[in-house]
Amino acid sequence: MKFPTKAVHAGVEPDPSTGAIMTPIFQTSTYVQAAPGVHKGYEYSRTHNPTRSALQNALAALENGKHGLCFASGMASIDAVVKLLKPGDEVVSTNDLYGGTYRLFTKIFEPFGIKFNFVDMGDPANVAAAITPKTKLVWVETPTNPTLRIIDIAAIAKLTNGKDILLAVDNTFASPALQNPMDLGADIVMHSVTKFLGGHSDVVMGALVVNDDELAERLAFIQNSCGGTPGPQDCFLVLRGLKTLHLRMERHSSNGRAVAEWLAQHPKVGQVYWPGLKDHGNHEVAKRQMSDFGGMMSFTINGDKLEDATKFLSSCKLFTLAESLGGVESLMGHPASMTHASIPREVRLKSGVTDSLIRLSVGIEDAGDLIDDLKQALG
Ligand code: P1T
Repeated sequence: MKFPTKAVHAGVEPDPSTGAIMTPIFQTSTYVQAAPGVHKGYEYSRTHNPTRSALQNALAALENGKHGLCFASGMASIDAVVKLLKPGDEVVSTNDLYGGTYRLFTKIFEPFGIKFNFVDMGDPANVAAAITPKTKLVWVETPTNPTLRIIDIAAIAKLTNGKDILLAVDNTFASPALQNPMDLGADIVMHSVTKFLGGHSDVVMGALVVNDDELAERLAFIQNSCGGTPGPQDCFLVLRGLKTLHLRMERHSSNGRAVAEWLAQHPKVGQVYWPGLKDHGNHEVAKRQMSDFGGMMSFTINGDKLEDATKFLSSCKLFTLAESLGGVESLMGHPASMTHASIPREVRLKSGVTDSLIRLSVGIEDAGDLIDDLKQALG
């Protein structure tokens, strides 16, 4: 089945009791048992909920995986992955990644005795050099947040597959419409569902997709034991969002191209980071592993002054200054003071998160209107 058909149908069956075409919001915490242990597969909603099950199945299908697991946020899903490890284990992670992930790794899990090694994964040789006998997880985010670096998933999978090392890929920026890490050798795909999957800036949620039955069982045990699960209403909203994912990603990508190409020729703009541009450092890898390049991009203003970035951000009228991304409306952010403020300045500067770096989440509005807004603000 092709992706658009899966986006509309995967995971969703008409409700057996009523024929409702949309999976109902099963707003219930518990389920009646005829006798102790005699039930219809549902006992308690932290463990299982039919609306969540439909969404988990849909997400697994969209990522070409077997098992989906939903969490109360993207962070809760990453937290569950790291809980597969034990003290003394090591993780190799990309050095350019969402600030909240960096914070979770260094501030929460490092004190528990897990060691994180952050490397530039633009060159897979750096990953090979960082792997030790204690490495149990390689954490990849591609495209990276916020500088849109591209990491060659298949090349990294060659280093981990067949060994006792899990390869996890945060696929939030691409969404399964543009990239399927499982097909390239990843063991775990992670999403901040809050972004393109939800698509309408009205839900916070995370998800994992895996193929291996035993790994799925271990993650489901963590999901149930730690309890960071989403409610059924949020699951319903995401099920609804998924049905237009392919259409939204097409428009995010075409608007992304129009905006990135326009920014790249503007005299006041320094660097533009969008993987679809031919001069992007890993454009060839992006072309190989993504079907299109999406609507996420970052750029700097010539001179790299914080006050220029601040002035630009307060001059836009259509692009809204806000955390988050991936909704139908265009958003912009200042990573150094917002999403990546938890990363020390010297660390973030090394990965290109400079003072004037501005991140755009290009929405699905008219591309000409979006460019007009950027034009007046840069002016
Ligand atoms: O916000 P939450 O749903 O918990 O997801 C965390 C997360 C994980 N991975 C990536 C790549 C992300 O971008 C995020 C969340 N990011 C933002 C809120 C942001 O504005 O970048």
